[in-house]
Amino acid sequence: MTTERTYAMIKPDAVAAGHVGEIVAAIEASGLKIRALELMHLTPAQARGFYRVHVEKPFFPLLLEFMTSGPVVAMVLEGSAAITRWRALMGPTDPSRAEPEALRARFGTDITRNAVHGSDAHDTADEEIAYMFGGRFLDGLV
Ligand code: 3AN
Repeated sequence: MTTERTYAMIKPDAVAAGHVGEIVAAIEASGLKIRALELMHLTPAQARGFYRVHVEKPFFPLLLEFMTSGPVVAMVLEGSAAITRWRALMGPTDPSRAEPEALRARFGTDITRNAVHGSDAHDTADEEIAYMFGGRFLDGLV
């Protein structure tokens, strides 16, 4: 299995509720390596750009309002099969469908306020890392 990078984000609900430490601990316990980490408050323009594939969806205004409601923690994770491993740790989009140990079951509330984000494929991982971090902090990463 080749080493991969993925973009991970702790969303405003989980940051506001004080779950950053538990989520970071779960990442480290899983063996994934944190290669970059930054607390940031997304502007509406940044959030719109990040979720541009969803711009026509009915839930988009709610998603935008939520994602700009407070700070997020943006991360780059690295490891073998990092993309699928991080998505398995998160659980499905809807926390009510997640296994009890999944981060979205533990810390999410509903399908919008679902605590964490993870890239779904190699191309989106590369795009999301570049979008959120650009060249900052990522010596040799992007
Ligand atoms: P995931 O984050 O599980 O990959 P996406 O990429 O389909 O899910 O959706 C991006 C975000 O949009 C989700 N994390 C969630 O916050 C929100 N979202 C997705 N589907 C819905 C929905 N049906 N209703 C409300 N919000 C949604």
